[in-house]
Amino acid sequence: MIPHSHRSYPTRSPGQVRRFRSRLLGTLAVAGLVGAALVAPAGAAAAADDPPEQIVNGDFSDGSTAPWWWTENNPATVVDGRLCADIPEGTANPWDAIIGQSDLPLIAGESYTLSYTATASVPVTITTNVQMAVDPYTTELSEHDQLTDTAVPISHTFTAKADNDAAQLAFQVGGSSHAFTLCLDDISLRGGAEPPVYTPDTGSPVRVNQVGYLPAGPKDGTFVTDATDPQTWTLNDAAGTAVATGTTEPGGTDPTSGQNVQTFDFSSYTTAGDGYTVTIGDQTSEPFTIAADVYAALRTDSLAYYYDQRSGIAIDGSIAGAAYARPAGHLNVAPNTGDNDVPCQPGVCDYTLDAAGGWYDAGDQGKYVVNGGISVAELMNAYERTLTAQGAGGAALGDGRLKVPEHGNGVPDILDEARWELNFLMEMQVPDGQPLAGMAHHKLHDEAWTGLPQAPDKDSQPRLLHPPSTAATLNLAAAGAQCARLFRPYDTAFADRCLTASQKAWTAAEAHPAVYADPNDATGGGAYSDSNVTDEFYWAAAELFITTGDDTYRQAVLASPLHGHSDAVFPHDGFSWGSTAALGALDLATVPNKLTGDQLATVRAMVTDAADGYAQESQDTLYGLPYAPSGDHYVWGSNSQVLNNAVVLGVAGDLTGEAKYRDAVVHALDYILGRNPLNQSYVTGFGERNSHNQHSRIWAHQLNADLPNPPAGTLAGGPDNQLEDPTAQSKLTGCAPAMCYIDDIESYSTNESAINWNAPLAWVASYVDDLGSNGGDDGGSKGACQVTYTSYRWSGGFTTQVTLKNTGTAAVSPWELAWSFADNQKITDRWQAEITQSGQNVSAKPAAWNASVAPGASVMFGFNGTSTGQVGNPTTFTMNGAACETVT
Ligand code: 9MR
Repeated sequence: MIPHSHRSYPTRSPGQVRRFRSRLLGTLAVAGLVGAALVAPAGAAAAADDPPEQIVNGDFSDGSTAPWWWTENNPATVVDGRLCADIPEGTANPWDAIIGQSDLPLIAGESYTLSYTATASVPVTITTNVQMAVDPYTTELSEHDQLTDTAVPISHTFTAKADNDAAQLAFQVGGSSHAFTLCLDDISLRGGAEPPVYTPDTGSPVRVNQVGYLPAGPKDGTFVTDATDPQTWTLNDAAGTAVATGTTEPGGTDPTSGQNVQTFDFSSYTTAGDGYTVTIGDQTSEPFTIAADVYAALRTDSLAYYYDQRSGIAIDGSIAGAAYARPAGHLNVAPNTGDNDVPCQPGVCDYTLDAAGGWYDAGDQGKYVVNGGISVAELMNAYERTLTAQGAGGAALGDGRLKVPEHGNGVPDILDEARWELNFLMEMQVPDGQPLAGMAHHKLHDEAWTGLPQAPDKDSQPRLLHPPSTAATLNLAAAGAQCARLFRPYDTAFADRCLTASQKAWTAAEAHPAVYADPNDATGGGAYSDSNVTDEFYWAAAELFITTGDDTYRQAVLASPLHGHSDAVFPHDGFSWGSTAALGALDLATVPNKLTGDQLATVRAMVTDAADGYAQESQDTLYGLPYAPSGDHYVWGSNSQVLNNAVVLGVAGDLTGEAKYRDAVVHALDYILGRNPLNQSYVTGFGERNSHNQHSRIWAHQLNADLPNPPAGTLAGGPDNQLEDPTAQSKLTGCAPAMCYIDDIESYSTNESAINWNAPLAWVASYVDDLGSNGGDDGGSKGACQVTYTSYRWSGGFTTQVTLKNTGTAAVSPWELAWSFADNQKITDRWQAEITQSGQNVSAKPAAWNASVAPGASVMFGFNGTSTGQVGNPTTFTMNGAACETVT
């Protein structure tokens, strides 16, 4: 299933209104190329001649509280379509407890009518102000309204005395000697002029990848122009000297933006340097770099996001950067109530779980097994690729290389990061002896939504386990199986624990194949509901089969209704948390396993068929992106769909070596980093015009200047033309699909970050960094052959894949590869080569069809066997008697 488009993912607004006054209007109402019409967003249905509505989300009809805010002592939630809050007793002043809305434009001399309904559980008098949002808080309206437990419409009319582009409505409800529950509804402020139309500032019409290009890679851009005839482009170096020139190619109207565009290609220029720009006419692009290592920082920083999202551990400023240091969150230290002794929602279970650790999902601090699974799998895939793909560099992901605290433990850092989440996934498994034992709880999160900002260690909401689901259980089965094979060389006990959890989960899922999460269970956290788990079954079966070779799992793969159907396994709009079969297929296609040659060919054909489609889209679309969603429907998190398509393309590139796939991966990254209709780099800290106000309770700089922006390497969700939050509704109505995005902390449906979105960014950044720097290859002299030997071990056995590359200048035919085992490994079955073993000496010879290896080409073969104890890989290989270089 493709991601759902629930409209019930509410969030919270800032508590400290005076300090956190938003500066939105000042920064956003900037002239640009494409505008968006704005409609009156709130309140009762408007008659045609009603004065304009200034309030956003005054009727709380979609369950969201944004952009309302409140003071910390009276958090508000939507209850039965009204905004309700418990107001404490004993505060001194009316303004000691407030619910309000900011950014209301007022025009001097215009008449305004404020209306609303309210109830209070004990009779109170509140102060209702429309006022300046900053000192001296001069009021335009200040009334005392009496509330009882019966909702009565209240209305006040006033004439604004001064212009104010960002006034505030403040219901001051403090100063009561009794605690009470306040509920507000149908809040409307009509009058003045239509609120300013939000027009995105799209900057230069010359659109490039604002980070840069690989010297040997494709270098493409897009030019927004009314011109329909070719234009001359000029590439300038940092000194402004023209170094290359050429002609644009008219492309016509881009349907995703409505822009008339032309494309340009400067791939033939390959000299490294910083500060390049492209000029067309009198328009100049943002600057960019050309360098082999231009993506090295993106690889590292996109992965650093996970350390910053860790729950249950203090974030160390010396690793994350001083601004990101924070105490551990959700460890049962007051005011936290979790996560190491978490009860279930009422009626769900009568035990508690220690589910501390893991990553916070996104801008919220929920932890979801569905979504945790795909996220950790894609991180593990970024690593596992380095074991199987030519030119993929494990070094950059290795011990001591990433921003994690586990340096020096001998384990690749990317696996250390994955382990933080894998532990959490296993903690969510229903214990033995309990109903549904072996299944995984779907999720754990706050009972009610918290406001923004919200430091994790200060979250006082009760944390609750939600019911187990089949989807979550299969996420655990799949990720656990992958964990088992990847951790085997480093920590057998952990690998065993992963495999046990995985197999137990698989058995439980088979016993309970249709237990679905409630799509309406979205208070305090997202639903992540998924009522089609065929894809999760496929993914889990594939991972378990790769790791164990067990025929049960092979049969489950082969019997799946998805198997062999590229369109079903790789949805046109991209795989996702709700559509995970692709993860299984990608691993079956690349990781050594016991599928027969025909079966393997079927899987690889699914990958290349899907990749052919995405590559074609990349060639056809005028911004080069391999994502052309049905009906131009850009979904919530569309950037991750673009990147997941790039992952499929990347694997196809690994399997075939074909440039069209690799180029499309690069083009996907070009789109993410600025070659797009908004001229927006969607990654914090990368590119001149980067997203940096992503929806986050931790990095809420836009709301509180004392807090940081998201860390470098944080991906924004990206355009979503369903307009699924009040800010998007108020600012983006009428937007073209690829332009339905705003870098505003309140726009959670276009501008959140999430663990399942940064994961394909990290995968793709690693891939493209490998393309540039050849996986950390030092470029030193090589023999005529190179051997990549990858072995997965478990107690008693192993699976090995060998890639033999001809690094010489002549074809080799036939080849014979020889080596010696250091111990008592015994080969029992093999594929894609004839292998004979005599004692410790092994010889591999080709079948007829793979006897010839062209210069630069590779052959792959593999085998399974038995062994006792831990064994070391052979390190010395000879091809036809001559020594090969060994890649470890
Ligand atoms: O990524 C999810 C997207 O596919 C859904 O349409 C959306 C609404 O249900 O939810 C997204 O996931 C959010 C989750 O529910 C809660 N944490 C933040 C996630 C990203 O916005």
